[in-house]
Amino acid sequence: MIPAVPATVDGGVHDGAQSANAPLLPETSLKGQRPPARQKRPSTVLPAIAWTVLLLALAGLVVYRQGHGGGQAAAPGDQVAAAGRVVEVAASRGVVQGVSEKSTAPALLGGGAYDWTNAMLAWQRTAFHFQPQKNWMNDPNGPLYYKGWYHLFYQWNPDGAVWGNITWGHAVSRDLVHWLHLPLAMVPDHWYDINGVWTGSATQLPDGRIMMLYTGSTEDGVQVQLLAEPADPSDPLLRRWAKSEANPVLVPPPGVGLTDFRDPTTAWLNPADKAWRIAIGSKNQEHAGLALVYSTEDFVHYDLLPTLLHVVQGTGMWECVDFYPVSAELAAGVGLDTSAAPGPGVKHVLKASLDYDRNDYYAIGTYDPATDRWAPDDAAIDVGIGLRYDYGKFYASKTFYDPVGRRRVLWGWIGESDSERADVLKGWASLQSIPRTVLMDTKTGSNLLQWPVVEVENLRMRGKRFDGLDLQPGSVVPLDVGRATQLDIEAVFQVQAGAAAAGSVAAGAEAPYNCSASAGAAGRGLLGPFGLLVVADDSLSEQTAVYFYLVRGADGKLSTHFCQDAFRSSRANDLVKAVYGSSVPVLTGEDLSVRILVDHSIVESFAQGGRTCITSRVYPTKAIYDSARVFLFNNATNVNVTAKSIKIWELNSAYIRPYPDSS
Ligand code: DQQ
Repeated sequence: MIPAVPATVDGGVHDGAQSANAPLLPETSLKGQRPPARQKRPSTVLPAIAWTVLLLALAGLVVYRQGHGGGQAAAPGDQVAAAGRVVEVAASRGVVQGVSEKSTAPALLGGGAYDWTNAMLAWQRTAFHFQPQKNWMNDPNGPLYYKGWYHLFYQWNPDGAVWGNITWGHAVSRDLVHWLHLPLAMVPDHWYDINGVWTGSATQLPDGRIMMLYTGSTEDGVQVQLLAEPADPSDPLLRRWAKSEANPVLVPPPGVGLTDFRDPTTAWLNPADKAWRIAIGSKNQEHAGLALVYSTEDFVHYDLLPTLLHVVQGTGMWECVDFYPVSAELAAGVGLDTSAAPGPGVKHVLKASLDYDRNDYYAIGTYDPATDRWAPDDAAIDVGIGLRYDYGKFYASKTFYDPVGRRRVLWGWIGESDSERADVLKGWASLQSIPRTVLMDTKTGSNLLQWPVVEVENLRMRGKRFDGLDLQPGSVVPLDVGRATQLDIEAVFQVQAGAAAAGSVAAGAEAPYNCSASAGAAGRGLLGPFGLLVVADDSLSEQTAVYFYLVRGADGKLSTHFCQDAFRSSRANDLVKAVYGSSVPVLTGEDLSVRILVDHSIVESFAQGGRTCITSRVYPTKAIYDSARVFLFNNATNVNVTAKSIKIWELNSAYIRPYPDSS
């Protein structure tokens, strides 16, 4: 076994100068929360070690991955025996009912059903990401802040761990981290939503009333828009909802497909005529994705506007459209209310969830209230063909404006990348992302910044810090961090001075790099990959790599790619394992930095302050419980990398339980 590098600072991590006497961070202690788990102290004190085995280990693991093909995954409807139980594999009904397939298609899975044990499946459940107690969940719906509580509603199946019978689950929180489950907010109980209470958004009016607009799938499978309001607005928990007598308030207009009309946005006030606007996603017959705009004054009667908010050829059905302003003022640092008027220093973000590839794409542009049209700043990176919120598993997201924190907060549905069979075995499927604050990146002027809400830092327990570790080409360095299944990691890397400068790499230009088409962390280039291996076991037979990869183009300029490689994340093969990622802007004088949240089966990463984000689901069989480790690695052939500062905190579990009187 490789001796692990002990922390430079053990027990406290702070942003000031390193000190052997650094004070311990205050441990989170919320009433009713279980006490923080104790973190092991390092058992050995050894100098930093650079270990030159990465190439062999990674190459061996590539062979391992390729050699584990084999049988067929179970198909929906099959009965399968697993871990001593017979499991009926129910079929996800998405496509049949007019939305995209929701679970991992059997054809995408690598091989025969793995013999998952209960201990392995139990380990996959997360500790500080939002999950219902059981069953299937998908899109976040109608997030809002009301009378002291954050509310999260979500698509939920009361009957099982696959998509179907969609109702609205509901939970409340004081801080976006600890949650209390409430009774269902809305169920399919009218002809107009009997096939599902689908995705919707909340609008809080200036007088405090809440208008909840959502899509219903009717008894005939037609998508209509519906209105509900709190039945008792004096209840801060908003436990009861009244569906409008006027429902459905909108049906598909002429020329729009009966199943291509869904997911109303939060409304915004048009400053020109002081009426509300909402957008609804659709597509046209030429497969262009688009957002229709309606005007309303009372949320019951609507006028379809003659122009589209926006349309992009070739992008197909737009689900879960989101539309909101961001401040483009330098150093603004705050979010904007959805109705903030367009003008100097205000940009508008348009986001669509693309049904055909199930990714969330956004673009930054300008909204013209006179025409109710939006145009991207750069047509080459328009909605659906340019930037994504997240280059991994992240879909059907929605933002809301938090008036207390003066911030815009983003939630995304994080699906599974295991099989439906495994979801049925474990009894649940899907998470919500860590809630992320969203700001315009005023340094680049061309992308958003996403960052875990600051309250997540209250979960940090004792931290460790490692400074100035030298990573030679081909090295792997284990870090002694104790238990490594619930972590918050902040890492800063420097490519050794001179190595990245023009002309200093003898071999010169390389071919363009693409994370998803690459060999992942095993593929060696002159200047990458280097980064961290998380949820890894001691022998590296399982590992998820989070890394940077620099490439010098033919023009002599460096580009930086940020990737996450799950190829070797598990010995099981009935999983989708992919390398995700994209390029990330790095401005002159900036170090390379990444924040990584590890929470059992999810690895959620934010590079360069959140310019590029990646979420992976990983299902290790060995690197679980006390066997999970963290390593640094440098698999570049031509550059020394310094891990300038690595801070790692073990994160406490969030308190996510039923509300005391909600049985
Ligand atoms: N999920 C909902 C739809 C939405 C889709 C149905 C996106 O309203 O278009 O569960 O995942």
